[in-house]
Amino acid sequence: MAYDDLREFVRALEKKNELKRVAIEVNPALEITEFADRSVKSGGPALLFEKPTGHDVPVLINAFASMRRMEIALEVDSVEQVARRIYEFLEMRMPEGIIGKLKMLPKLAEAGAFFPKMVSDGPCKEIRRREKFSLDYFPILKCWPEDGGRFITLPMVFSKNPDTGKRNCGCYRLQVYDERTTGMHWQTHKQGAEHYRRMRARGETKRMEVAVAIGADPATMYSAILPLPPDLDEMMMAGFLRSKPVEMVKCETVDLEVPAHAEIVLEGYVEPGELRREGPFGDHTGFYSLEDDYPVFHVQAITHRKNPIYATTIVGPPPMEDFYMGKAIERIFLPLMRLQLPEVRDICMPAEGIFHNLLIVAIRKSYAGHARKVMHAIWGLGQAMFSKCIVVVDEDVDVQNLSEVAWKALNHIDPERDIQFVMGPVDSLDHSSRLPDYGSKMGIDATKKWKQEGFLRPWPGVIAMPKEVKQRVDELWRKAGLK
Ligand SMILES: Cc1cc2nc3c(=O)[nH]c(=O)nc-3n(C[C@H](O)[C@H](O)[C@H](O)COP(=O)(O)O)c2cc1C
Ligand SMILES: [Mn+2]
Repeated sequence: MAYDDLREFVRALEKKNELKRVAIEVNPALEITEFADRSVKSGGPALLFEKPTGHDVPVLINAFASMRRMEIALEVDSVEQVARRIYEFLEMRMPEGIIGKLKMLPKLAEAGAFFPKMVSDGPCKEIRRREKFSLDYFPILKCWPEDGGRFITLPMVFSKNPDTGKRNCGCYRLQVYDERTTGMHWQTHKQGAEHYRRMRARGETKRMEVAVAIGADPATMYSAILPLPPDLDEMMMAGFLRSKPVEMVKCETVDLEVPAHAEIVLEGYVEPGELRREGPFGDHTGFYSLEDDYPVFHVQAITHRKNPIYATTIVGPPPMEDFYMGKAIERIFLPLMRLQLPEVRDICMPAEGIFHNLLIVAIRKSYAGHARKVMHAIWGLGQAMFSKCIVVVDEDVDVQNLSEVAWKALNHIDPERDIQFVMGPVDSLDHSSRLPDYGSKMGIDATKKWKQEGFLRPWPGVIAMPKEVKQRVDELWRKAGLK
């Protein structure tokens, strides 16, 4: 049964002993971060701060901060189940014969059930404020000591493509400048930024309408961070994830829709051309990201539920909550990647690599240069373009076992021959690239080298003892008095 809203998710976490209510007063400036950081690093629960200093609105943090919580959020026993559902769904695309087509009908009916559903009113409008309102009402965190201010860190930012009218929802942080203005940190490669650019390219002088929802059912919240193709509606994806349409309601002052069960909605606009200094911010990388100029979000109305819950997260030295959200993406998107690259067996993006700094991929190698083909394909695949270092190994390597990867990959490379550098777009958060958003990437071909690749020496096999000897020694071991 799909969660209707954030509250139901909170109750589910609590019932499964995955959430701790904190009844004492804790300051949203730095102190909540320190609680959340300690909790995620020690395998602790999600936290619901009931008395953030100076506020009546409780703060929810770390609700997605473990694989178990990701499973509860997506209502599965393992996130691989989501991957399997997507795979089955995509597989149905090419049914053969009449039987195949008949089999497809229930799937199609299921597909229809994912589309968001418009409703005329919703709990997110229980309280409507157009005049007397302030962002200060919400316990917005100052996450880290050198942060440029307080940041809304887990928003669902809605905008429309001015050319196609299609909706996008992305999670882009908002730095609070004052009671009614924030930064709009959509990075240049993201869809919100694309909508903004297109508006400007069309010479639009009117304001770009934006709506921000904070806190909703977990599948809807999660869909905002998914690296979906442009113009694929995140709300449809959320409907798929929860197997129930997301109910959407029209905003009060802008021509956009938001999840009807959201806890908090900020409505407003971005003025074309208006930029303001944003940052610094203690970021996903574990370092402060540099200040930069970003558009400004003017809030013109706020609606929220009665007794809203403010959902947030912190990012910083890994692993943090974002690692678990990212790990689930790795698992869920593998079948999608394999649709285009069936030779891919598995991928791993370790916590230390902050998603895209390190992508290890195991392939079934079939031809000379295959590893390099896979690198280039990944660099051409949506947000995987940010992969700073791609290590390609043969399928006998368990990419989830970093010790095995390091051992085998380091043995298998002749660095000058097997490392390839390319130039291209890099993540906006990369502080080492020579220019913002543009720099080099590295691919390491750590597969076994073939004759067809000009490698003429013999390639040694890995050392392993035959099974019979192992079994015999199992017996002898005890006889020898060893444990
Ligand atoms: C906690 C968290 C915070 C994020 N903050 C930002 C951000 O400030 N700016 C940004 O461009 N992407 C941010 N992201 C990543 C985007 O949400 C992600 O790339 C998403 O796929 C973008 O969606 P889009 O392709 O619809 O633009 C954040 C992700 C997470 C998990
Ligand atoms: Mn999108």
